[in-house]
Amino acid sequence: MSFPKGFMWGGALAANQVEGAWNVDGKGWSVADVATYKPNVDVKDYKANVAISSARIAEAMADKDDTYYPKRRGIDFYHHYKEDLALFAEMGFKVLRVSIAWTRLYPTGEEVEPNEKGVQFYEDLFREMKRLNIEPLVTLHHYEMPLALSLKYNGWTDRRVVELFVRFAKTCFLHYGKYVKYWLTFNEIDSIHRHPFITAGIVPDLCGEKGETACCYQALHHQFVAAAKAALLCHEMIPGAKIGCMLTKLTTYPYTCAPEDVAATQKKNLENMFYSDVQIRGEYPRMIRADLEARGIQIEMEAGDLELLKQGTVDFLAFSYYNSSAESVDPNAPRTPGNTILGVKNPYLPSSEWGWQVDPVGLRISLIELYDRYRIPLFIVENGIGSRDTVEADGSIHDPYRVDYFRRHFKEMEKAIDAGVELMGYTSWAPIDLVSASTSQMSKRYGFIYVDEDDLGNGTLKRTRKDSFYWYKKVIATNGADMDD
Ligand code: BGP
Repeated sequence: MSFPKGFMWGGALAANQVEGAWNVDGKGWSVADVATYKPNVDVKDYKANVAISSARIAEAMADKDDTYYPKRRGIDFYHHYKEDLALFAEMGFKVLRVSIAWTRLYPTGEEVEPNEKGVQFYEDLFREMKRLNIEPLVTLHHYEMPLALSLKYNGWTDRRVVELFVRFAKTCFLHYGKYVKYWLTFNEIDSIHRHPFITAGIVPDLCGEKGETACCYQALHHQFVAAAKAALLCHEMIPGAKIGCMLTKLTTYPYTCAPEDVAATQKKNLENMFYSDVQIRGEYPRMIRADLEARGIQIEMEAGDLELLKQGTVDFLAFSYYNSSAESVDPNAPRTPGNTILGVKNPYLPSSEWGWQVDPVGLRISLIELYDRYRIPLFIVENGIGSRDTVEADGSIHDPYRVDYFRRHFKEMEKAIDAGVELMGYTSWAPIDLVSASTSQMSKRYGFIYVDEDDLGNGTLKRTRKDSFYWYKKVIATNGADMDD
């Protein structure tokens, strides 16, 4: 068997990692605009790379230069989008996942009317995608909430942010509903516990007595409510539209077959699916409720919230998959980073330079597990490997390691489809080099297209096709039948 007819091949981006133009045409500060590139910090030290405080934010806001704030400049997609879309079309993309920067439409998040220039930018973008026959898949919230809401309300911990987000979502559905049929609410909603500021605008030192963990659960509940409201609105305002939730799929294996390791692993895997449980099944799982109670964490809910969660469920499950991890109750088991997780190192798997363990079979396991659990269509909306690329004297870029990574993952996707999994599509992270979410590096490259820009923003921004560009083009043209070099 092969990939189903109409399988949506493409790539995925996030506004804050590509657009740049951070203070252009009325855009407001977003949480991404204070993310710092830290050249002296170990790229594997995830916590240090995403660390934030009120003092740090004030310092960043006083500094208008973008040298150490790469997300302010991205790859200048804002001014290069036509050229970039043409390259994606050349590869044969059926779909492109992008996000809408909340701060382009509502600079502080609290304006009553949207910023016209921001509205226009995405209108132009979606119109161009349609012209090129590239279906937009749009994330409403991808690590770029208004900084003003973070400072005033400590981000999503405050209930008032829900309605502000709903206003933003409504504007998006109203203006772009004619172009966009596929929507996602919150990118990697589970990541709130790994980087509360990036995901939910939570500044740890503003959490007070309540503490960071309780703030995160409260904010998460508000995001669930907002997601449910957005799902209902989307269905109401755009007939035929499909809206999905988005999860970081963190498949975990027991380090040994000792029952204690297996039990700890089971807990981790169930915790990872708590977020999709809420958005697909429409309720908090019993295990999570019991766990929160045992930890003395109380989530404040309003009357009607639980009914809302039941009603505002999603049509499909989108997820990112980069690596797997292992779990052990032994505190001395060797640890490794990997997509922000400090898991136990799996001795059977190689790691990237950033410590992310490469595991194509884990993708098949994840697909089967998720489909078996939820029985709704799946969409892989992020998958890829960050690597350093070398530009040869003649300007070419040979990246067999990238082709190898993708090919091995595609083969496992094929096996999962053969096993009965309903997979709507696949968007690679990322089709073009962009700024890393965790380390703010440009040198952690993901693309089929090279962008001439270094970590400090030096370079011409010239786009160059890597070898993998031609390979992916062939894969798409043959709908996955030809994955050879
Ligand atoms: C996911 C995020 C993306 C992306 C990716 C790779 O968690 O949704 O925004 O950046 O990870 O991570 P990084 O950029 O840190 O290498």
